[in-house]
Amino acid sequence: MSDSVKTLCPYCGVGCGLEVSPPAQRNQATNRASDGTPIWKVRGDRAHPSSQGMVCVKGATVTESIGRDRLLHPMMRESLDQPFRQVSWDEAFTQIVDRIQTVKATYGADAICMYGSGQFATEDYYVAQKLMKGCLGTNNFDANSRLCMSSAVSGYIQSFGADGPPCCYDDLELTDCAFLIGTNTAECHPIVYNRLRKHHKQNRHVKLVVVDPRRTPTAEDADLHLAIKPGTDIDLLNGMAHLLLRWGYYDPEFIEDCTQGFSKFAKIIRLYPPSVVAQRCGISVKDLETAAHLWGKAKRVLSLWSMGINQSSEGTAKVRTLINLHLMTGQVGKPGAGPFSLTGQPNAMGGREAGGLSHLLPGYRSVLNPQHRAEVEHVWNVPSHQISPVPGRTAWDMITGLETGDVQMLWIAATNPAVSLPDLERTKAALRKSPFTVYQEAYYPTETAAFAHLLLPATQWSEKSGTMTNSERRVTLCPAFQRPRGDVKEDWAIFAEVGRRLGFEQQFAFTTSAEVHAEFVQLTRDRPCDMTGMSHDRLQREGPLQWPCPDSEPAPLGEAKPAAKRLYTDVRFHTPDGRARFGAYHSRGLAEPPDDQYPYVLTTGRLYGHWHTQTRTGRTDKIRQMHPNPFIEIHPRDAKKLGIENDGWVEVRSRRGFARFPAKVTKAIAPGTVFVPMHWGSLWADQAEANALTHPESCPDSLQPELKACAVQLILVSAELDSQNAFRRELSLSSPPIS
Ligand SMILES: Nc1nc2c(c(=O)[nH]1)N[C@H]1C(S)=C(S)[C@@H](COP(=O)(O)OP(=O)(O)OC[C@H]3O[C@@H](n4cnc5c(=O)[nH]c(N)nc54)[C@H](O)[C@@H]3O)O[C@H]1N2
Ligand SMILES: Nc1nc2c(c(=O)[nH]1)N[C@H]1C(S)=C(S)[C@@H](COP(=O)(O)OP(=O)(O)OC[C@H]3O[C@@H](n4cnc5c(=O)[nH]c(N)nc54)[C@H](O)[C@@H]3O)O[C@H]1N2
Ligand code: SF4
Ligand SMILES: [Mo]
Repeated sequence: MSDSVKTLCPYCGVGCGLEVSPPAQRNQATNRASDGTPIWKVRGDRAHPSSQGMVCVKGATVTESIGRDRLLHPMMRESLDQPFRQVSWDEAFTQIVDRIQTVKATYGADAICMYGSGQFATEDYYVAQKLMKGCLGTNNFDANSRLCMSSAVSGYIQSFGADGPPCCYDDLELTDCAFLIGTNTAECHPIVYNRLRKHHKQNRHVKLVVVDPRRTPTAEDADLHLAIKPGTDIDLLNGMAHLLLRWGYYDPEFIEDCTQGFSKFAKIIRLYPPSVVAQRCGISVKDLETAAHLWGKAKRVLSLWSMGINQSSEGTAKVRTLINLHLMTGQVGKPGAGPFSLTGQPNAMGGREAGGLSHLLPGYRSVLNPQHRAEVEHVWNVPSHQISPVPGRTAWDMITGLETGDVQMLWIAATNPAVSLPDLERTKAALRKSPFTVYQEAYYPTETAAFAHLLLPATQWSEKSGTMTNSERRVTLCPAFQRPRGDVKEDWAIFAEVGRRLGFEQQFAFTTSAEVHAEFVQLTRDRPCDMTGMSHDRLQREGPLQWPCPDSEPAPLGEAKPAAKRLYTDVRFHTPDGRARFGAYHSRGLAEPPDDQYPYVLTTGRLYGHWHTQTRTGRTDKIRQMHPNPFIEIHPRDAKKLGIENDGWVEVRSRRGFARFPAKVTKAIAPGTVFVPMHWGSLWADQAEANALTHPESCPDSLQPELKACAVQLILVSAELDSQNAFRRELSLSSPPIS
């Protein structure tokens, strides 16, 4: 028997298949983590249809960090200024259950919140929904997906009647025109990008358009790079629609038969002549026309987008304005075409399927819909009207709820909000006020641990079994292949134990994650994301499967069911009349535009090697060497004006806070805009937090904050300050003693 195991990369939403194996006996002495456990070898799984054997540096190095700085036991303290002491799981559960009961009796269930993550397995997500929404009767479950995918979710729902990206990765090799907007695919979805770049290189007729204020590695490869001013996407897209209409590049039959709302949209786009649009976006009329020509002439247009669109105070409007172009040109529901949202985290999709935002319920249902609530209550076997009809608190509303005292207990799991939420000074002050914070993590230390009263050690990828869904709706089983360390427990099992101790023995009688999965898929029956044909067993036997995958069409024995590659191939959408909806929007501009006092726009984002707040990649030598320090990108013209030289220190101030970075003077960024990576929290560098500067203003529909733009001023830092503020290059990761 081969000892290699097939699984999924636990980093990004591309969802590459991995094959892992223990190090050969003779290498075991050298290939060990700091806790002495062997480091498993990783290679790409050639049989995985999404990635075909490819992996990027993050996937290739993922096993290195698994054994470093782990949180191994539950830890407790009465207040944040005290040291933690080790406690038993029994004591930890007693604390949580007592606290839930007291808070519920005194303040009501809505004073309890859980903040989870797209890095949960679907099973973790599902049991958390059942605990919060089903048993406690509050919809106060939100996830870091609020900062990530919620605009894509609301855009798809409003335009198509349901969430769910309609495309698949094979479309990357079938398109004539790839339109990449607000996505640095080369660094953030590298294997999707590899597939696309290969197709682009091998076929001269295939065009690549990139819309990004920065000249990213993705933009470097483009036939056309539109370096628009941050926040001007709606102007650009309406301007392109204007030209498509003027030049007759549209599909009247599709518009007539399959859509609604075109005339209102057509009225709006008349107000977007090229000269006005080019000026607003800061591009040339010629480039705008080229973009419209490339889209109009192509037989198959595939658009890809990510955070440059979603993380905006008009994120939903941006998503819908992009979908409008697909609708007017009939570019959806066919090979090589469609609006394809690239998901960020490995299981951002599974979170949506399991109802993991404060307005959702499992199976792409909504808390606002009485029938949806009744269906879920039935399967959960809880009294009718147990599920609240009121959407719960979003991530940011949890922070403001701590400020006002309306939130009395916060349970955080698999996310590091003391780095990743906006307006960090305010966020941290609110976390400091929290009467009781539970933090369920795999590592110690992380920045958020400093704000916790109770730390719960979680198993992570490789130590637990569960499913994850990637951007193309493909579900992969990630089996446990390493022995869990210390006293760690699976996230779902922790939630289930709390449920049982609260008196819901029958609802949480699960003994394996396969049982959780089996119950969850029942709630997807006849829903857009039907997965009733899937089980852990079948995924283990047949490998990854795409949804929809109903059990009504049993697969021929030994043969995988034809995958549900694309949605809407019959051009019937999930709206009541089956028609997709045009949305007609004018841009409202940035929530905090630059002004005389704060004249620059700061945008934030990612680097190829690092993952978010570095809990894993900061503990991976190769990646730390690749990106040792934070920096700020600034255009030579702005740098000259301010007397800033390459590597010279710059202080960046916004209305909320400040940070300091060495300057990277580069033409890759447009004048007037600066860029800072999001990866450096307070553990990894002094005063280099991107989110010390950002604001929490959000899209009114998706409630997703505008993490991609805020107004800042730049100040040259004197040499003296410089030496005081050098980064902790030799950061000691040996955990501060917790006794
Ligand atoms: N290496 C790496 N890969 C990752 C991650 C990681 O941490 N590291 N995280 C994963 C996650 S969770 C996510 S959500 C994805 C994010 O993937 P991406 O969205 O591709 O990454 P970002 O760097 O956040 O932002 C993308 C681009 O948006 C541009 N942008 C900023 N403002 C605007 C605007 O107004 N309009 C337009 N059109 N563009 C704008 C930025 O310049 C940036 O290049 O990556 C996933 N993959
Ligand atoms: N300025 C700015 N801020 C941003 C963004 C931006 O572009 N700019 N992007 C936003 C986006 S899109 C995202 S997705 C967020 C990401 O922000 P976070 O979610 O805060 O980032 P991560 O570092 O991925 O944190 C995940 C944590 O979960 C832990 N973990 C991993 N696996 C498990 C597990 O199985 N169980 C448990 N219990 N814990 C586990 C990891 O150790 C890690 O500490 O950041 C957001 N914040
Ligand atoms: S592209 Fe994403 S899923 Fe694939 S190996 Fe890299 S980080 Fe992992
Ligand atoms: Mo994300």
